[in-house]
Amino acid sequence: MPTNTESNAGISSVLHEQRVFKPGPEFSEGATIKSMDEYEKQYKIAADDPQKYWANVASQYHWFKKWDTVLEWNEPFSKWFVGGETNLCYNALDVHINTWRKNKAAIIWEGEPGDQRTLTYLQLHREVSKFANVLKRRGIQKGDRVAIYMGMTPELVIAVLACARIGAVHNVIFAGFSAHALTERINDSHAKMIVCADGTIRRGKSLNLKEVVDEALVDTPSIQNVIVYQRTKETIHMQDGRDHWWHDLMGLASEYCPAESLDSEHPLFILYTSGSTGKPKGILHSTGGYMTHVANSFKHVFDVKEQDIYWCTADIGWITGHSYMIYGPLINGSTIVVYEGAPNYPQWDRFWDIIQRHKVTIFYTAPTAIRAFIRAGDEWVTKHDLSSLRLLGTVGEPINPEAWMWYYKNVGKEKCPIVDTWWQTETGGIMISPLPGATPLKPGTATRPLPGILVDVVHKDGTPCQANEGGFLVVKHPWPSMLRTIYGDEERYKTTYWSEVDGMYFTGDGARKDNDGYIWIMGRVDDVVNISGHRLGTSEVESALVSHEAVAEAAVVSRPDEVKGNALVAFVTLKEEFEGNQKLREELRAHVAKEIGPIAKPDDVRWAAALPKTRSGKIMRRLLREMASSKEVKGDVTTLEDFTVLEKLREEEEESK
Ligand code: 6R9
Repeated sequence: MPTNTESNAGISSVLHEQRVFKPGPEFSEGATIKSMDEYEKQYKIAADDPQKYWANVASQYHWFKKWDTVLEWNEPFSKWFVGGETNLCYNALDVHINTWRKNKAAIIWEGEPGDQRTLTYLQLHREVSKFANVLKRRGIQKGDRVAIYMGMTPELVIAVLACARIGAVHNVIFAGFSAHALTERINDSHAKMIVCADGTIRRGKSLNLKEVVDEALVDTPSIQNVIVYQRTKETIHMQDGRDHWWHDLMGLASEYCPAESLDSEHPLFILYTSGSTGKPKGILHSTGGYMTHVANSFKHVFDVKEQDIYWCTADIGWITGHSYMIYGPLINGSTIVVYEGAPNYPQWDRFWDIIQRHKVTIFYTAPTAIRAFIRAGDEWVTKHDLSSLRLLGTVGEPINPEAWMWYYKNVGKEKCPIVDTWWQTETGGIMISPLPGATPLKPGTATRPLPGILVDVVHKDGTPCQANEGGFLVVKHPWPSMLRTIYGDEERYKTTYWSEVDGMYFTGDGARKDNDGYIWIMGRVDDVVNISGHRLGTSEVESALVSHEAVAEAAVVSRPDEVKGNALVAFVTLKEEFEGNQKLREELRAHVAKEIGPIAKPDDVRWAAALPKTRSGKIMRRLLREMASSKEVKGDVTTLEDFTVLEKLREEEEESK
C-alpha cells in the first residue's frame, strides 16, 4: 500500500456532526459497563496494567493448561499466554454440549434458493468431529495448511472448525476469487489440501467453483488431496486419487475426535488481504490470544444474551466472517444465521425478509450494503416487520452520517443502538466501538477504544495530536489478537506495520479525536488528499456528498492539477429516481461548499452507475485515482467486485470528453 506519511501536517478534519444518541436503560441495565464513567474507570484499569486485565479476560475460557506468562514482547513480535494450552473448537463446541445448550441452534442456514437447515450445537459438534477425522485420514497433521474455497454453507463452518480442532491452519479463500488468486494463495501458504464445493449459488445462477480449483491446481505442487462438498450437483471433473467427495468420506468417519490441546501460540489461520501493490499478505493469527479478545469483544460489543439470534452478513472469506460469524459467537454459545446468497435476490428485500422470518435480534453489516439499500428505496425495508431487532452494527468502512441515520431510522426504528466497529484483518478483533449500554452515539464515528486497547491519534514522531487535529491512527501496546506476522515474510511485517511510527503499530488509517475523545476515521492515509495545503480525508468529503438527497454513494479522489497541485474528483452514484446532469453537478458542488467549505468543492463530478469495490465492499480508490488522472489502470485488480463497473466508468469518461 503506497502511503503518504512523511508528515501529517495539516490533515484537516471537515466534518461537523452534532447529533448524539444516548443509550437506553434496556441496554445499560444488563450491561457489564453501564455508563461512560464506568467505561473510563475500566479503561484506565486496563491501561495501567494490560497484562492483568487480559489475564482476567482469558480466564473466562477453557484452557487445558494455564499459561505461565501473560505476554512476551519482543518488539514487534508478541507471544500471549505463554505456556498455556487451549483449543478454539473445544471452546466453541465442547463446552456447550455438556449443558442444556446442546440442543440450542448453533447455525440457522438459508440457501439462496430458499432451502434451510438448522444445526444444533450437538449436531455441529458431531459433524466437525467427523470432518476432523476425515482430515486426519487424508494425512493432515497439526500445523499443516488447509485451503478452503466454498460458498456460504454450514460445511464451510464445519471445515474451519475441524481444522481448529486438530491444529491444522485454515486458509479460507473467498469463493469469488479467480484461479490465479487461488494458486497464489495456495502456493504462498504451501497448503497440503483444498476443501471446496462443486459450486455455489449467486443471484439465481450456479457458479462452478471446482472448475476454478482445477485450473488453479495445475500449478500447486503442495496440494495432495481435494475434498469436494456437493452443493449444486453440477457436472464436474473428479481426478482419480486426488479428488474425493465430502459425503463419501464423511460416511466412513467416526464421530469421536478429541480436540487437540494446542500451545497458545499455535497458528490458527492465515487470511490473505490484498494491498494495492505487491502480492497479497498472508496475515497469521494464533490461538489463545485471538480467542481471548474475539470472544470477549463479541460478548460486550454486541451485548449478547442467551436468546439472541445473531446475523452477520459478511462472507466467511473475510476476517469479519472468521471472528464475528464463527469464533466470537460460537464461543459465546450464540445462534448464528448464515445466508448463502446475494442481498438483492430475488429482490431488494431479501435481508429484511430473513430478519423477519428468523426473528433476528442483532444484525451486523457493512456501510456499502447500507448505501446500496438506500439507493434501492425505503419501501423494501418498510414493508417488513423488523421488530425483533434490538442492536445493529457496521464494519468495513467509515459510515457516512447520513447512511447511519438511514440505518438508525429505517432498520432500527430509532430504538436500536448502532455499534460502528473499527478494526482490521490484522487486529483480529474489534478495537474501537461503542458499548451499547454505555456509549452515547454520534453518527459516523466508531467512538472509543475497547478497554485493553491502547489506540491513539499521533503525529509522525509519535507525539499525540491535539483534539480535532488529524493524524495517524496507531496502537501503542500489543493486544492479544494482533497478527503475529505476515506468513513467510517477517521483513514485510516489520516494514508495513512497525516502521512508520517508532514503537507503535501503524494501522494505515488517518483519524482525529474530537473533544469527547471519540475517534473519527478519515480513511486510509493514502486516501488523504492535499488541496491548497489542507489535507482532507476523502471519507469526509464523501459524507458531505452522501448527505445530499440525490446521492446514494460517492468516492472522492484527487488528480494532479497544474495550478492547484491537486484537484478533487468525485465519482457519484445517484439514487434511482435522480438523473445526472449539469444542473445537479453544480448543485452538488455548492452543497459540498456549504457543508464543508469552498476548499473541499470537487473540481469534477462524474456520474458512475456503480463504484468499483473490493470483494469485501471497500471502494477501490486507487483505481478511481488512476481513472481520474486518465492513466492506464494497472496493478492487481483481482479484487474488483465487478469488472464491468470499471468498463462502464471508462465508457462514461469517454462520453464526457
Ligand atoms: C474488519 C475489516 C480494514 C480497514 C481499516 C479501515 C476500514 C474497517 C471501519 C473502517 C471506518 C469502521 N474500516 N472498519 N473504517 N470505520 N468501522 O474491515 O478488516 O478488511 O482488513 O479492513 O477497513 O480503513 O483499516 P479489513
